[in-house]
Amino acid sequence: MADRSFYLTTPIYYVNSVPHLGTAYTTIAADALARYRRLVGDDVYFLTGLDEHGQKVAQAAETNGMSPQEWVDSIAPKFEDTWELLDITNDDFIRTTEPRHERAASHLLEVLKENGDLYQGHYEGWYCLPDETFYTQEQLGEGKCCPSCGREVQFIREDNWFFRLSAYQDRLLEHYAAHPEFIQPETRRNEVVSFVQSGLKDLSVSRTAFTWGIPLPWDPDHVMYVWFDALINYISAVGYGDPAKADEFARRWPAQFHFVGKDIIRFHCAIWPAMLMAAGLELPQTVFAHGFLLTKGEKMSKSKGNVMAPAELVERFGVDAYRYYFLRDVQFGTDGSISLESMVQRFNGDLANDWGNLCSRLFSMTRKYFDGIVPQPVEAPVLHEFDDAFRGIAEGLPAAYERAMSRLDYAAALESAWELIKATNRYIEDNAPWNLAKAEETRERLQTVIYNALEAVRIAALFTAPVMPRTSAEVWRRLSLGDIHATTDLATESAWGRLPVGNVVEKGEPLFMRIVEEEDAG
Ligand code: ME8
Repeated sequence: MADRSFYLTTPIYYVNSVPHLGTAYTTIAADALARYRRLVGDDVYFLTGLDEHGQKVAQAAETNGMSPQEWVDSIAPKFEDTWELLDITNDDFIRTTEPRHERAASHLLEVLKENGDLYQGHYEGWYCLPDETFYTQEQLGEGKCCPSCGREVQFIREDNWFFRLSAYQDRLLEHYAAHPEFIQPETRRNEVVSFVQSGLKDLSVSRTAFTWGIPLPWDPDHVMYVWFDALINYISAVGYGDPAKADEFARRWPAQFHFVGKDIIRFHCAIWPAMLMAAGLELPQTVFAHGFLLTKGEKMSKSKGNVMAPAELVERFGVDAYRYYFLRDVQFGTDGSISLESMVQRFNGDLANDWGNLCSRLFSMTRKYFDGIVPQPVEAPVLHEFDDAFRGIAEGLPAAYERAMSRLDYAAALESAWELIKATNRYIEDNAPWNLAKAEETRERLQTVIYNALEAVRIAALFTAPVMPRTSAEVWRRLSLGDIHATTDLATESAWGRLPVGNVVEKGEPLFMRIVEEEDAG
């Protein structure tokens, strides 16, 4: 099983500022997929990291009175700390100032030059510094504002090296047509296809106006354009250009998923695949572009000053609830509004009521009726009508969950786990263990009902683990099961009836304490 490599990446974030809910969103989504793929037994490699070069970062350093290197070194730990706080299980953390990356980036550029894909020229045009993006006059239209972020662009004139992006237009279009899964969701694919159909211009891939970047190996007055540099991280992290790592590279590349926000699809779906084609490398399987998190209808962004720090929300709701909220309440792939009010609602409804209460009442009944020991189920010759339907839901969960996760539809995946959680609550209501406990004749039925409900909780914890790792680990601990995160065979583990009779069940504290005081919408 572990032969199957599953390589997934997030964007590498700019270090002009600290991590915020937007960057955390992409990272949490990727983490939930990484955790799920580990559960099913894949050999996962999950990469995130930092984009540390370029004019914007150099400016941030200057504003803060530091050298660029000092600046990036001061910000990098803030990202690492945030990912630790959010229980992100990345296998690697790449920084573009690392020698392994600089070597790989220089190597790729040499290859492109040798293949005749680079040439010297003169660039005159517009540049959006916050997005580090070139724009033509036609793309800007009348105004002088960036079509993507709305901020003012600047006119630049530079002698640069160019990449023959235009030469790849037809091959890109062929690839999109032959591999509809390459760009997801479909709306984004359509957007990229029409962008590429409208004509690609060659891309300036070096800058001379500043020095904070990777020098071109054959022309050190130029530093590599920051996007060119940054995209290469996806291969430099897995050993591209390093003869000692040829096996690792062959095993990991191409990646299964690049997670990105919709703001950066042209780079990932047009420029990056063209670079790979030019270097004779395979293309990643899928670039998935999610939408923006909006607060009060506006994109949350550093420059708009409406960003919230992940730590504030974690302190208030806990890590699992934080991860749950963003993946459950915002449909992955489309824009979604977030607010404290809806977060409190999800917390109280789904987590405290449905999931937390189920565990509390069930574990306490197990203590009360069976001294906290998992009872032996005693099945009548024919399965009880309630049990049949109930088990059917548990047995249908793995396939429903997999269908949703293969589309990165986290909301639907969680919904399928919640179907089981809700069904278990109903099963308890319908069977009323408190009545069964009153008479000796119904003792066997009581054993069966409690066993079945505990078994459903064991399974529900498995399927909520990718999004809520702490809670699931705690539920398994209370059921005296092993470390849930060591599971690598979900198909076997999720089969009905694996909860050992005789296990000790601990009641424990409520998993989620209801939030009583509701606050204004964020
Ligand atoms: O673009 N909603 O870095 P960046 C959802 N360094 N996601 C958001 C968001 C929001 N409001 N704001 C940011 C860069 N994001 C480059 C990437 S990759 C080779 C180089 C997320 O720090 C989303 O994933 O500006 C978006 O694409 C990314 O952060 C941009 O991060």
